[in-house]
Amino acid sequence: MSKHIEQASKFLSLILRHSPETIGLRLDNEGWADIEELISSANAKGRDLSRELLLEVVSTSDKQRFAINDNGTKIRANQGHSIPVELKLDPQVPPSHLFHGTATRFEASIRKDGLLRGSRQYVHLSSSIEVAVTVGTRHGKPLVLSVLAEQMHHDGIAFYFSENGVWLTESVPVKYIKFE
Ligand code: HQG
Repeated sequence: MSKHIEQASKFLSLILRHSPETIGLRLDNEGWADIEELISSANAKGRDLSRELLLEVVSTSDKQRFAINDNGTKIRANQGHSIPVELKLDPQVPPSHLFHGTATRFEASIRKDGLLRGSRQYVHLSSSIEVAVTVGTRHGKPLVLSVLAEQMHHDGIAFYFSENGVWLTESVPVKYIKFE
């Protein structure tokens, strides 16, 4: 991916997940931004962004981070928000095990408190160990935890599945985590 697209992707993640107000933009309840408004607000802050570049970011995103609505007027992040948005995801039955990638330095704290969502809306889990390793590596020496998702579901804890394949849940109590 070119540096230009990567920078634009990071900018869109920042605006659509965490701080639309930095360019004076408002998202609706479900996290959608009007594309024209997003572009003009970004340009007004001196940010180089065009519809063409935005569409290129969306189509080349390795993790399909963004979605565009049916008539091409709005964009939102598929997951990863720290601001409250209603993604309107229905609870789903998870696979028996899911994985969470973290860094070894967080282990003691996770053993004590379980997995907490921190500033984000949900704890992020994946069905693949490889993805969890990549996610953990962002934070340091990776540690992959196995989560007893089926058991959590059986105990009445809700799971959601984002449009781009990330499993989401509000927290994971220690008793459902396997450290190995
Ligand atoms: C850790 C990326 C101490 C948690 C990825 C993680 C993901 C605790 C960090 C998405 C803890 C939060 C999200 C506890 C959790 N004590 N540390 N009790 N509970 N943690 O970035 O899951 O590329 O907010 O293990 O692919 O790393 O941006 O979450 O290490 O899907 O699209 O606190 O971001 O996607 O870090 O990553 P983050 P995450 P994008």
